[in-house]
Order: sequence, then C-alpha cells, then structure tokens
Amino acid sequence: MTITLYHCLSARSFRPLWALEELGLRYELKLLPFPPRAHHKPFFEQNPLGTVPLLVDGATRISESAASCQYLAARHDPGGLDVSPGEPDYGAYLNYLHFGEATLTFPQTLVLRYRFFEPPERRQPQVADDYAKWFLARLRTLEPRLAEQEHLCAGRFSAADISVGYALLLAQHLGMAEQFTPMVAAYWQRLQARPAYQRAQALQFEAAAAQGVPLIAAPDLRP
Ligand SMILES: N[C@@H](CCC(=O)N[C@@H](CS)C(=O)NCC(=O)O)C(=O)O
Repeated sequence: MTITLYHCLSARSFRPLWALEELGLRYELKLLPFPPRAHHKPFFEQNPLGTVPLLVDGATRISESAASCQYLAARHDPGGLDVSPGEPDYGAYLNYLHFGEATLTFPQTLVLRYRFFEPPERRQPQVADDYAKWFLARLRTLEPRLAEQEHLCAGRFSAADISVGYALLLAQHLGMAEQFTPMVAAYWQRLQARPAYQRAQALQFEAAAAQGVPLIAAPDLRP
C-alpha cells in the first residue's frame, strides 16, 4: 500500500514531507497549486477542508500536519523520530509537536493573510504587526531549552523538531528570521543542515516542475 501526500510548495504539508524523508519511506507526492480551494477544486473530493496536507495511508486520512508527523513517526520509527509513552520526555515531545502548529504557526498565518494575501483594501497592518510580535515572543521561550540541548526533547531529533522547524521555515519566508534569538537561529541552521530536510526541499520543487505546478512557494505568493 502506497502512502500519498497532497502538498503545496512550502505549505504546512512540508512537515509530513520532511518526516517521510527522515523515515526513508516510499510514497507518492502530489503537488497542488496554492490554494487548492481556488486552483484545484477537485481536491475538495479528497479533503472537504480544501487544505494541505492530506496524508492518505490505506483507509487512514490525516489533514493535520503535526498529527501526520506523529502518525508516521509512531508507525515507522517508535523510539526514534517518535518519542514513546514510556520515555521521560514523552510529555515534552507532545507539547512541542503541538506547540509548533498551534502556538507558533497559527499567529504567522494572520501575518501572512493580513500583510500579504488580502487585497490592499482589506489588509490590516496592525493585526499583522501584533501577531508577528506574538510569534516572536512565543518563540523566545525556546531559548533556554536550546541553550542546553541540540534538539527539543529526548536528546535526539524527533517529529517535534519537524513541527517547530516548519514554523521557522515559514518565519523565514515572512522575513522574520533576522529576529530569531541566537539559540533559535543556531537551531534553525542545524535543522536546515539535515540531509532529509534538504532532500524534501529539492524533491518538492522537482515534483512541482514535473507535475506542471507553479514553482512559487505558497508563503511567497502575493495574490
Ligand atoms: N492545522 C492545519 C492547517 C492546515 C492549513 O490551513 N493548511 C494551509 C496551508 S499552510 C492551506 O491548505 N490553506 C489553504 C486554504 O486555507 O484554503 C495543519 O497543521 O495542517
């Protein structure tokens, strides 16, 4: 049975793509123009939300990026990319896995929307500025942890690092990487140096070119 990932360039679906590469699994990568809701309406038949990711593995269909990583890691690399319930850092793992999406990525989507995606008359600079500050303040809470350890939990790279790592990638697209604190900036460098991260980056552009999808990363679109 083949795993299928529906993906838009550098959207949150980059999380499961990176996880698939870390795990060395076989999968089919289906690139969609962003946003699929406007540019590929048949996708609603696959995911009624119209959002990416959609990870399909047999009868399993997951439309949350952090959950996709947790699922892949637990199924294919327990005690490795996944942190097991019996490990002391299990709680920290779940916390950072969800912190990456709920606390770090959500405020950035407001920046993206109200600074860049909305037509000029609907933009809200105050909202964008406030949520950029919100994001950077939440991000600073990682500083003491990263001063003590290379990764977020369990003394190794895990799916929690993929979840938070995507939030850092998005921040880079939004021009906020210069405001990372030193430990966060060094952590981001370490994540980008991973071969699986680099493969995922290259593969997504190769697949987009092969599938006739525009080569602009979703967060860089300025509709
Ligand atoms: N919480 C979900 C959010 C999914 C989501 O909103 N994905 C965005 C891409 S980053 C999307 O598909 N947006 C298109 C739209 O809203 O129409 C996750 O973590 O996967």
